Amino acid sequence: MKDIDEAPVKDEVSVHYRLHGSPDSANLVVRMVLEELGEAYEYVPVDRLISEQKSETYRKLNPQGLIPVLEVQGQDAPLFETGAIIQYLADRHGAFAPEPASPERGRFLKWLFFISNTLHADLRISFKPHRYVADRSSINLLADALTGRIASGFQQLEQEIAATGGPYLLGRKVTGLDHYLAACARWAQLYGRFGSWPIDTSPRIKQLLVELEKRPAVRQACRLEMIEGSPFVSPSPVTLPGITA
Ligand SMILES: N[C@@H](CCC(=O)N[C@@H](CS)C(=O)NCC(=O)O)C(=O)O
Repeated sequence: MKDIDEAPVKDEVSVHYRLHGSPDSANLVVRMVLEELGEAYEYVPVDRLISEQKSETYRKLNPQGLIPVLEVQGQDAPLFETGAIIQYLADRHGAFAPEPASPERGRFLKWLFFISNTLHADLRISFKPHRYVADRSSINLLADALTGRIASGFQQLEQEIAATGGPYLLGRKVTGLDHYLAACARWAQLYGRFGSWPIDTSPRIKQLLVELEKRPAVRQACRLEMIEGSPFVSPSPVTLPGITA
């Protein structure tokens, strides 16, 4: 594969980005933001059926062997970690996050880190509990703890929307936080081994998801991820190889 800095620059439109992903994996979040920004990007499929993300070649991009990776022309290393990529894109393009000096910046950052290192991290464990504990009784204990933590995570976000007045997490303006939250809400309903997160317990999050589903860029990203129907409010799993489950 060519280095991204060797990518040809076509006419006025330069390809700055190369996104590595697999349908309905965390690249969904990055793709939604890239589509919102209207940025051109190349998509490189990673075959999860053969655990391509664990290959030596892929680990050169992300030593964790996790999806997604975003290669950015001009950056001295590939980007990984969904939250970091979202913030990078928002800052670089001055959109989908409050400006660094704005009064909402702190709220943006704290919820971005919360979604990334608490909600998304807990969901990841709930998708593959056998990676963390082996025996049945430990799995049951883990199930109880995670079900409570995930419900509490969504509840805290629900309360934040109530405090800001919504419809989005920070208030009236959509940010990358909403795309990240939407993907987590989708996966929590579909892929948890300990049951499905009940969306009806969080009417404000549900309304946020309804609003997000109306956005053309979000619909386009979902189409490209092979996600059909209502992606967040009433999701169904993708049926291609390599999905999250
Ligand atoms: N903290 C990472 C988590 C990424 C992650 O969990 N990726 C999943 C797909 S959604 C993955 O690569 N799973 C494959 C595996 O665990 O081998 C991030 O936010 O990017």
